[in-house]
Amino acid sequence: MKEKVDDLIREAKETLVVSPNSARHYEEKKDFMLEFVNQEMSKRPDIIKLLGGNPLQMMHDNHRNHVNFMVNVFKYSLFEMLVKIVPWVYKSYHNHDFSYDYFPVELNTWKKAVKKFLPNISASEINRTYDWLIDKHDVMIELSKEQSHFVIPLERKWQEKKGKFLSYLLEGNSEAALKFAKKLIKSYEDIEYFHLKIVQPSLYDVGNLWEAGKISVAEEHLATAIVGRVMANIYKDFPKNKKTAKAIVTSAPNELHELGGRIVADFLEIDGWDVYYLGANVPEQELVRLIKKTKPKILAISVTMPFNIEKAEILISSVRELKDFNLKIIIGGIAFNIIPEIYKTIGADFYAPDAKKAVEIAKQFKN
Ligand code: B12
Repeated sequence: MKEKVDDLIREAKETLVVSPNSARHYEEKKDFMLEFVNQEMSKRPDIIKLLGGNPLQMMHDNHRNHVNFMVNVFKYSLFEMLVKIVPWVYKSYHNHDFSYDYFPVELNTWKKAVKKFLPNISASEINRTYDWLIDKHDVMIELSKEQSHFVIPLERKWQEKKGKFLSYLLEGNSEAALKFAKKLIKSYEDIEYFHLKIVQPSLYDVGNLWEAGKISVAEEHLATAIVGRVMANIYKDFPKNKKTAKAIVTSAPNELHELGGRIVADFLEIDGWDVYYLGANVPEQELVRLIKKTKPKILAISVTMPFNIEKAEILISSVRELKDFNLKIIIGGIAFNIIPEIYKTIGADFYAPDAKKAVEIAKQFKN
């Protein structure tokens, strides 16, 4: 199966070329196209069947995510990401009762929208990608039946512990989750293991259960909230030594996932940084103002959803306009774990795959 994916990536990279001009036209017209696609799809007589009885809102959300994702694909030529993400889209929506037939219908409607709103040359360039996806429909179905790719391989000794913690998250049992963490954590080193070997893999499993249609978005929130409570409790025992070097840790604008950044923030703080942890979805200009005021040495940005890569780039270029002090920008999160190389394209100085590596990079700028 891996060979099949590699072949597809190669083929996509060779055949799908989109010029910056066409990518810009696509982005400029995205809201018009989105409205058009929503309207066209909603009035189809077979729409209830295609959506497997789901509300139209779920399709609208998918279309919004789609157009924002494709903006990033075209702008940064993320065709490898496209090949990796489309099977996931098929899988997660099909597991939530969407018919496989929905996808070619949807893609053909995007083609129509592109033709309607974009100049001819741009439309034919962009639609080559849509034609390619439609042509690969059967392969995408096949790939979507593979195991989820959001899995952290764990040594056996952690598997059982992770399983236990996960069960507390799914039961909604904050008390047991906290008791478990307290029993396990005896030193700062244990905090690192707890987060990387138990919390992060448990949350990846939570996501895979959502993807498989076995738990709801509300249960994802519940799991996050329990982890937040546990982390807050552990935080009160962090070292209180004098901290000087400042770091700001934030999720990208529009990004709702916050725990990856929070773990990075906690690890930096244990390492002696004075950390401003901002959480999810921070408006770009507000963040720039805070950076100007606090003058940190490090800005760490977390991006989970690929459609927020562009938001991170916009943020980085605004921050780069503040020329009067030296700031290093580190980026990470699931979107970059899929294709790490693009951190350079969007103007970051460094990328790290996890919180431990983030601290190793930051260390060199502490003094
Ligand atoms: C909880 C959760 C949510 C919550 C978030 C609540 C909150 N307050 O944070 C809610 C319900 C809001 C949510 C929403 C959505 N989610 Co969600 N979510 C998750 C889940 C289960 C856990 C996220 C998490 O905390 N992970 C644990 C952290 C610790 O891991 P991490 O982020 O990878 O962080 C580590 C590294 O990446 C790195 N790192 C992270 N940031 C940074 C930053 C720097 C600078 C550095 C150096 C390193 C670094 O270090 C961290 C620690 O080692 C994930 C599953 C998963 N695999 O993560 C899905 C997941 C991310 N969500 C997903 C999806 C699809 C969505 C939704 C579209 C639909 C939905 N499920 O509701 C929306 C989109 C929202 C939006 N518009 O942004 C998908 C994304 C798939 C994809 N194609 O990319 C996932 C992977 C689930 C899945 N398997 O399908 N989600």
